[in-house]
Amino acid sequence: MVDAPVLIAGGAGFIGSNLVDSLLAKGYAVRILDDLSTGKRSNLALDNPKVELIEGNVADAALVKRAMAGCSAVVHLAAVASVQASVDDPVSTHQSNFVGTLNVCEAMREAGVKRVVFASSAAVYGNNGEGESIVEDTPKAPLTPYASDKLASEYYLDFYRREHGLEPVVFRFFNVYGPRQDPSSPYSGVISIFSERAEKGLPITIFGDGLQTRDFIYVGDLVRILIQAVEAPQAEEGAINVGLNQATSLKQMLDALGEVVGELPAITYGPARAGDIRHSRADNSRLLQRFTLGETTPMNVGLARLLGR
Ligand code: NAD
Ligand code: UD2
Repeated sequence: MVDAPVLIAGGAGFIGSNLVDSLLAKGYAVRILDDLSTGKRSNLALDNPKVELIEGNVADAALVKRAMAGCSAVVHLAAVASVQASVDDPVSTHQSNFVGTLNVCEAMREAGVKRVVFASSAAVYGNNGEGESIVEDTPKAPLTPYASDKLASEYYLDFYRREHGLEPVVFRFFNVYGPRQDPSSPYSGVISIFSERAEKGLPITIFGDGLQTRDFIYVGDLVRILIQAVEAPQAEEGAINVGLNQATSLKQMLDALGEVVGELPAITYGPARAGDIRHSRADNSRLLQRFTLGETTPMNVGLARLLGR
């Protein structure tokens, strides 16, 4: 195994720290650049000599350059992942969510690092493709600063690919869930909120009728794809949806959660969220052509792991 570390920007967070664990298990060394705004030290095995944490901001160009030196590849996950935060404070989230990407690109160009795996989002489609399995060339309709920064990041990564030989692999994640997802905000992932409340016996509120559907993917299944992208011999043009092409309603998800916890707490219904997407589902043909998804984690198994059962 090569000793040059893989740089994981945002590696102390939910997806990043799950990725770090799997990379370590495969013998990789990792360098994590994270400002610990939502990420946590406790998500990382910092006593492992193959783990290095640089605490700092991807918006700091000089720091990103220092972090990049000597790395073999980059997985860029650092971002303010809360869409609502980007709506409330577009200026400061732009620093993390867009300027951070630009800094990663520049630092790679300077250091001669080629491969970058980037976490974009289904948010770039806005409401387009709703009700269908969304294909990647669906017209983009970013509705928030978060989505606009992700889409702009994709375009800049493509510019550096064409102009400077970077090898980006751009993924548009749909709804990811699993251990270490932070349930603390009302805008946290619905599974993290419902699981925590089910475990504590607190009432659960469904916004709308509970028949809205999402394409949920377990973080372990996503991490297998991310590692393949780090290792892939070549990067190709264009973004790739990451989802299972499976529609699960909130009610179905709650049934699976009920199986895991035994008894669900009281469920109440509130008004649907303004602008909520009714059905969101990934056409994952491109993903399946290029990567091996393998056996995916059924929701009841993923929920059991999330709850440590
Ligand atoms: P997360 O908040 O747990 O992880 C983000 C990490 O980035 C955190 O550790 C945070 O401290 C760090 N970070 C934030 N701003 C930073 C900055 N300016 N400099 C350095 N570090 C910074 O969220 P997550 O769910 O693990 O998301 C990882 C990535 O995947 C994000 O880019 C997010 O936009 C994207 N994504 C996630 C989902 C999902 O369902 N979880 C869906 C689509 C896209
Ligand atoms: C996801 C992303 C969001 C953005 C969006 C783009 C997450 C956490 N959110 O939003 O960042 O990219 O996709 O389309 O990945 N709900 C309840 N009760 C609750 C919380 C949520 O009923 O307590 C509902 C919510 O109204 C929605 C569904 O659960 O219908 C999923 O909500 P979510 O916030 O987990 O994810 P989503 O797809 O709306």
